[in-house]
Amino acid sequence: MIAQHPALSRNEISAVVQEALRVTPVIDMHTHLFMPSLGTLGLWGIDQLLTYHYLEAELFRSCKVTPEQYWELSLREKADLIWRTLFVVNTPISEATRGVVAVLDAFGLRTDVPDLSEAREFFESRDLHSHIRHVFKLAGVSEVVMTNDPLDEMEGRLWQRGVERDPQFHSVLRLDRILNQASDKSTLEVRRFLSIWIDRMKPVYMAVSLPDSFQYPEQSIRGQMLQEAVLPACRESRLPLSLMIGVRYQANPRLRLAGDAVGRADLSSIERLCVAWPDNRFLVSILSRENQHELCVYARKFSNLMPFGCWWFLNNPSIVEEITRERLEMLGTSFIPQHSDARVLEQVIYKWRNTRRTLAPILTNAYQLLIDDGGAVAAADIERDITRLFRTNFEEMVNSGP
Ligand code: HDL
Ligand code: ZN
Repeated sequence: MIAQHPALSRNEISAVVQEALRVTPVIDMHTHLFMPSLGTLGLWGIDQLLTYHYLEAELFRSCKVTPEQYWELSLREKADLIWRTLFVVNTPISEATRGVVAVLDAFGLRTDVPDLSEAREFFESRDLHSHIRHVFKLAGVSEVVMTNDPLDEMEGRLWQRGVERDPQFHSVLRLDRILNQASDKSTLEVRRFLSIWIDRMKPVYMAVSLPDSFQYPEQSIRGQMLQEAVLPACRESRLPLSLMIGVRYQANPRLRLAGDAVGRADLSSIERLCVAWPDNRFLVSILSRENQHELCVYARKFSNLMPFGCWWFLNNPSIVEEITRERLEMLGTSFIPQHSDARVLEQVIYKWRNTRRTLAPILTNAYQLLIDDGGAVAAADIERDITRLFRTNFEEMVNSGP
């Protein structure tokens, strides 16, 4: 804050914050996007945007079709039904529906149309490689981090055959299936599996999603694999471990991917992990709103814990505001404010527009309070802070490698 540059007046802050947010490209550190060489695993275009599981969950609240009847439809029939139900017969004012409107608008497509013919014609005309670069530019995203599952039939085969890497897509070794299916494997076999895939994928971190009931330590196969295979492997390979905790899996199995819900977790497990593994680094995102304040407290206790994102059911402006304000108040700029969790390429356009729109007044208020209390803030300070939030905190987490 030692202002080597001219200090800003209180009413200059807002414009400087908005411009710094606009021009600072973000590293989107958790998505379900895939680099082009992973083929059809990568979802994009209007039919995929509309059949996003967030929208499928909203569909069943506003139309008579049962989930069983819906699953029988083709992709296009599903998209047409969702468009008609949530965008024509009803107003698209939920976060996920408004997001699709924002994507269409970003490409100059009409948003008040009765059907998807114009949008389909546009997306069908796009070349994927140039479309990806265009989408990332529109979204202000420089790189995305994928979610890569070696035990996924198609993805595992592609990686074993050898895939062309793309500098805008970083890989992550996702452990859910390994940890949940390791019953017939020894920890030694899992250790070996991990080192083979670390070598093959060159991941920037390892990741696992965990239920609200997760405990560490826990007397279970998962607990044993975490303790004897994953955590030692992370320490030796200097890879952070991303823990995403709080899912109540398949609360309604009829909705399939849209069937998961949320539960409050016992974060004392995070405390025991950080104490027991001081040389390991933990990226942590918790799904329940009720856990967010204590996550900030734990981040104050353990510098090897990096809170990240407003995950899934939290990624709504009203909750993002609450979480981000308490993080700034308790952690300064030492956290990662957001990830998109995008499953369909073009979602990064609305998810990052919304994040920047929500962050602007929060950061403006923080700097204005500093000025009110006698501090001095220059534009360079704001640019550095937003770079730290959008980039440096993540880079330092993953680059503290060997
Ligand atoms: O486990 C995860 O990475 C979650 O993000 C799930 O993929 C979830 O279905 C999701 O898409 N949340 O946004
Ligand atoms: Zn995810």
